[in-house]
Amino acid sequence: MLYFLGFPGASALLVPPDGECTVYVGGVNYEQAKAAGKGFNVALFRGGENLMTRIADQAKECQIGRLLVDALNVQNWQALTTDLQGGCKVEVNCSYVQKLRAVKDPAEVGLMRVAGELTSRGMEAAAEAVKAGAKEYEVAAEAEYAMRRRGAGPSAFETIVASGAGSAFPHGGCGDREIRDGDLVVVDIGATYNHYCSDMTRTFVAGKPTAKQQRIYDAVKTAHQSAFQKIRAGVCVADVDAAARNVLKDAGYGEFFVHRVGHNVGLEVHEPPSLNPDSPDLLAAGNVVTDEPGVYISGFGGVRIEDTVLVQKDGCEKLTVGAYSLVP
Ligand SMILES: [Mn+2]
Repeated sequence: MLYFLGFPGASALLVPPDGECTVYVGGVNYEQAKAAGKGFNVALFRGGENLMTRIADQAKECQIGRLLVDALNVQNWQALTTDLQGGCKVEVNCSYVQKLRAVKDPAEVGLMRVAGELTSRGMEAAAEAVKAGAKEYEVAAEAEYAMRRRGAGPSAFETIVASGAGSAFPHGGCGDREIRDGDLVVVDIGATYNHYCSDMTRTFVAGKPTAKQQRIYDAVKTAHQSAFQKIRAGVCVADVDAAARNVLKDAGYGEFFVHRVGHNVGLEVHEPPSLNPDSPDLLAAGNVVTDEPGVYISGFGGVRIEDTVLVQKDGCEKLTVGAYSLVP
């Protein structure tokens, strides 16, 4: 709804082959939908009224023979197919809209560029806050404050500040643990701007890194850069993953890279297609993807480096920018 209409809160959108689109909204969002002035017909549905019945009636009126549905829960699917009484074939398939969303237009890229800049500022604040004696949540608060006071919306996902052994969990969360001297600290943050997301990770050591920490960090950084150099329109996502994975395998850390190299980003922080090792998908100009290899050693700690990257015809461009340094 947000993608097509530019505002949240619409309950359904019916797009007939010809003629006017109808957006269905409840009373609470009715005036906002009309004010959006997008040239569609705004239909109010009242509490107690069945939205699926309204859509079925409209579909019959427009003589729609085949209704393609992006997303519908089971209860609504049952109601809709019952109301249509077999007069119209219902197909649930989210991939059509996903394909549209995966390629960003220049206006979307503009918003994602701002989200990336805000996230980069947040990471600078996080780097300053990482020190022995600080709590994980204090680092998160500094990062989020730095983003929001510059105009960011709510975080794209729950901020991760995972320290010590907790940094070995890729989704290590953020708690009240006090960072200790010599701890690895994984900071994974994302600003939103006009609902568009960004995603960035840096890993720091509070204090002086050990030789082992530095070795792992250097391998992850090389893997990150190696994947970055692969990213361009027409390249298979599996080859981007392999570029990072091979570096970590050669360094002896292959078994500790426990996730895909990245994912698409947009109105949601994780959007398809995924940058999986076994995916046949090709990158296209206008995709915005993450490049985020990591090494996670249970009981020891983890290192991840991530940037959000815009795919272009002849290469790519980072939308999040920041130093690569283990020492904050
Ligand atoms: Mn990510």
